Amino acid sequence: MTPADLSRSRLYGILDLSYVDLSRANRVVEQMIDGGVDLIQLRAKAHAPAEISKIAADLHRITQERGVPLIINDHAEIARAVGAEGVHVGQDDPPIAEVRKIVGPDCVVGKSTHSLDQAVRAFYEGADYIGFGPIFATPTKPDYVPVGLDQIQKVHDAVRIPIFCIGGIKLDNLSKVIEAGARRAVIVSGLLQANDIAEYARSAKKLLTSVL
Ligand code: TZP
Ligand code: MG
Repeated sequence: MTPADLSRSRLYGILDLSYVDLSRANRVVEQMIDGGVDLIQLRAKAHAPAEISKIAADLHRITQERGVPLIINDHAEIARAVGAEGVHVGQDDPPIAEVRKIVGPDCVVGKSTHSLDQAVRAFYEGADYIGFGPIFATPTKPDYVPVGLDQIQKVHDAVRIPIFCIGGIKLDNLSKVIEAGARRAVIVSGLLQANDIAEYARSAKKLLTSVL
């Protein structure tokens, strides 16, 4: 995957293993892909690296077959070992340049940002995309102060890489996020807790692709 391919991505789904039992992981990812999710991230904060490696390798077989990039949260070595298309790091992880040394030039590197200032820094640091949020308060990342809708246009004016708004985004507030200037979104619990994951993704994707 090249960073250019990211420009077509609108909906980013995260398989967060604090919401999904491992026994359902493959099926959930298939449903997300069926619904049109453009990127899948594996986020497993409570699992040991050896376990994440195995899960990532299994998931990568599915995502590769379906042509959807797999992004590994936190673990550059695992991303490299399984041949994942990307790695996603946070503010407390090593700098992008260090991460790139591990994953090589063809792997996308994304970064979480929680303010306009962090977003601009990540852009100049060389991130291929950023997550920006939480837009709203969210139990998935409980200790973070929401950035608020008013920052969305500002970050789009300042940063020239794909920006995925994240945090507390659900189908019922996605239109507000789009009206505030967003073109891309990450939905975690909304998707993972939906009765029909594929249908939920389809509806979110439709809203996101209805704007230029
Ligand atoms: N980074 C900022 S907010 C967030 C992350 C990982 C959690 C988003 O999860 P949800 O369930 O869509 O609010
Ligand atoms: Mg991290």
